[in-house]
Formats: sequence, structure tokens, C-alpha cells
Amino acid sequence: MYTLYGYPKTRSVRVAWALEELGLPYDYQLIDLRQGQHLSDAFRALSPAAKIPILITPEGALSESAAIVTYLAERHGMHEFIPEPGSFARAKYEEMLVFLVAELEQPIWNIAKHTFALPEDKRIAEMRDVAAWEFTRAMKTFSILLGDKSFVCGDMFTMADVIAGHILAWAKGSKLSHSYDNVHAYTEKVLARPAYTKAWQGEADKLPK
Ligand SMILES: N[C@@H](CCC(=O)N[C@@H](CS)C(=O)NCC(=O)O)C(=O)O
Repeated sequence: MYTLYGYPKTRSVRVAWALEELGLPYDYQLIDLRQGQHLSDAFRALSPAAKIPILITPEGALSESAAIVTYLAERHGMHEFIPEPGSFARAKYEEMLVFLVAELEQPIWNIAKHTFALPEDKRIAEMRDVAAWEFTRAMKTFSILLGDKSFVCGDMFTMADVIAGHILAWAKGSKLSHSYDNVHAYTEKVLARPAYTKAWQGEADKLPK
């Protein structure tokens, strides 16, 4: 059985969402970021960057949410949640995944970093305007890439939609708006998936009462 190390309202929901989509049972270990549990030696042994999510697999620990959901789909959801390696469809999946984490996510992450995530003396208030501008630019590209497709890779829901869905939910939570109707409709559709609700609800339920 897999073990997911995570914390609610973080990128670990991506991995929980992927596990739920695939119908895989998993153990969930809460790493309380507020209490600095991610900085412990025990956790650093699994995650040298001291970051979540971490997935413990039969072969070892895996980090980076986009890599983890891709691994899970390859092992348990080939042709259903991910195109075949070596195919052009798979290349488009990789293209989308890299665009999502390198271009669409970064401005949102930068806003978070320069609002609360970085140590106070490393935050630059002006970065937030720059990041909002970058987000607008990346969102325009995303809207063009999505076009009138049902999902980011076409008719099939893939793990790239898990990453995209989480980024779009994060953008909404960060009050970053846009006016692309296709993106609004897509966001509503992917975030309505029962596996997403199970994932974030499951993480929230793990918080001490
Ligand atoms: N690129 C990594 C980012 C991981 C990451 O930054 N995780 C955050 C939570 S969303 C974290 O653990 N932050 C703790 C810290 O930076 O101290 C991924 O997608 O998995």
C-alpha cells in the first residue's frame, strides 16, 4: 500500500486526487507544516527538500507532485489516465504538464512566497504585481492550449487534469481572476469530480480536531 505524506490545502491534494481517481487505498501521514514537522531529520530523510507531497512506494520515496501522479497513472491507469509512453499523445501530455508547473503555477506560487511563504526579510511586495501580470499571460496561453477540448489532453481525463485542476483551484483561492469562458467551464467540470472532493476532504479530516 502507498503512503502519502501531506497536509491539507497544499500540493499533496494532487497525489491524493490521483490515488482516488485510480481507486487505490493509501495510508495518509499528516506532516504539520505549521508545527515545522517537515523540518525534522526523520522527514528530511524521505524528502531532502523538506517538502510535501512525498509518496512512499514499494521501491522508495518519490517527490514532485507531477512526477508522482505520472508514476501512479503509468502503474495503475495506462490508457485511462495517461497516454502510452512514446506516443505523440504522451508527448502532448508531457508538454502540458511542464507548461502547468513551469508557467501557470509559478506566478501563483510567487504570490504565495512573497505574501507568506518566504521568511519575512526575503519577501518583496512588488513581486506580487509582477506575478499577477505573469499569471495573466500564462492563463491566456492555457486558454489557447485548452481550446474547445473536454480535457487538457483531449477527450480523456488524464493526470495533467489533476495538476491543472489544482492550479486553477489555487488561483481562485488566491483571488487571481481571468475572463476565459472555456477555462471557467473546464475548472467547474474538473473540480466537480468526486475523486477531488474525496481527496481534499480526506486530507482535511486528518487535521487534529
Ligand atoms: N514542486 C514541488 C513543490 C512542493 C512544495 O513546495 N510543497 C510545499 C507545500 S505545497 C511545501 O512542502 N512547503 C514547505 C516549505 O517550503 O517549507 C511539487 O510539486 O511537489
